[in-house]
Amino acid sequence: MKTFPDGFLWGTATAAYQIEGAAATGGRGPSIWDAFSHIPGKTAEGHTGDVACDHYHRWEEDIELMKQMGVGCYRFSISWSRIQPQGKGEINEEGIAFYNKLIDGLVAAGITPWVTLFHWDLPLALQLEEDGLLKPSIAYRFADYARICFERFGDRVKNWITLNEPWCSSFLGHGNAYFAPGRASASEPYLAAHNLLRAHAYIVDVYRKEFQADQKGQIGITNNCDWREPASDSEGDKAAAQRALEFFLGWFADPVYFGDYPAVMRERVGERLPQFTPEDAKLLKGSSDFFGLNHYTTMIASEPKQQVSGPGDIKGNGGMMEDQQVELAGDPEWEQTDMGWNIVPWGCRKLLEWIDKRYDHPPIYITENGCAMPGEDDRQVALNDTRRVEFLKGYIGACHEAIQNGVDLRGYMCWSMMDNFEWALGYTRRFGLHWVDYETGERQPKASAKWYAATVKQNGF
Ligand code: PNW
Repeated sequence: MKTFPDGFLWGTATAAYQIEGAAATGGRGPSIWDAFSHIPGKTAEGHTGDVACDHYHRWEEDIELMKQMGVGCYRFSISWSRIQPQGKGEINEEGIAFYNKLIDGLVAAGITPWVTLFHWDLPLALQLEEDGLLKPSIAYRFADYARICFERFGDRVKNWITLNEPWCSSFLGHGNAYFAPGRASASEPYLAAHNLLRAHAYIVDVYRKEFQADQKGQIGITNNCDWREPASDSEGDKAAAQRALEFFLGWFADPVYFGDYPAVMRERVGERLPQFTPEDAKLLKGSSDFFGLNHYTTMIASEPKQQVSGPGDIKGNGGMMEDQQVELAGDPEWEQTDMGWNIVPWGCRKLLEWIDKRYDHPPIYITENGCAMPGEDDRQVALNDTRRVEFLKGYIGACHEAIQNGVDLRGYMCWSMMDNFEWALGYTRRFGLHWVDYETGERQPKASAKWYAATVKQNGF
């Protein structure tokens, strides 16, 4: 039996655009994901989040399902354009009312809300009128929106995540055009990232100056990172793996913990990497009360034998891979998920230990981990998802080991509470602990939901 420390937080997670649906209901304005998913060819089978899991209308049932799992917390995100349909100015009271109901329902069910302010769904108006993440002034829009959320929800919400995975908005959104807003550039990812980091800092500044003393909550950022295992003991391969981690996670976590980007990025990205003003650097440094981590997979890193223009080069635009020069590979022995992501639980332990060391023992929450497994379009296969249970045993086991080794890991949130809109892959990948029938909206617990419930109950497995 692997028992977790007393008070360890077990939860599950979702994001607004992936589950809510009701895209044009209740006064919601469009986001860049509405626009992007409606462009033919951008998502699998042309899927969009128009209806998704219809959580906007089925939230009570969803709380009930979480109650049955016994989870301590639920991480969800707020759709900015439901609160401010134009991304600025006027507040949509219907949107506020929706999140009030959801938050009240969670609190009544004894489930602690963990709220992400931004999970990629930038109001479309801000993209069209103000160039989205590319213009420095966007950081002030973020802060204004966040202030509304703190004012309206902060009496009951005590755990805030400013941004989800800015790496994805920056690199997949502006580097290889895989995600909204669909731009391909060698320099824009660094600009988008820079403005997102500034936005994070300004949001936290608003919270700390105007709300934290009264509301007594915590606020932080969630970053995603895979583990990079050196291919050999050679200095070149070890340096390549370290460089890969600094380009992936250090890009976003170093400014938050140290006030600046990793030196290796400065050297290699040169003028395309913006500089923080002294004021911004000061606001950034120490701007997260906890380390939010989303982790899914591992790859082997080596010093390239020839110039790399890997996945960052999907649209022939140069970019990240070209800057970091790391050769990435899998191991044929490793099993993979339906995303083609390698299943390597020890990579999770090593990453947690790397974070613990580099950022001086921060409190860490895994705010996402989970898997899509093949064949789950078939309801019977999905309901008997033994492979997901094996995956969770592996990764949660690795978390347990990290804690034994001294890492201050305080919680684990499984992605996802239910099958949902998997971005560019539409509904063709299923990450849920609950199966969703997209024709009828019906939900049903998979075997993994029952296994997870038992794990939560026993505080281990
Ligand atoms: C994360 N990649 O996204 C997100 O936070 C979730 O919204 C998402 O559903 C989940 O992981 C599963 O994918 C990512 O291609 C999506 O590198 C794609 C990538 C990384 C993260």
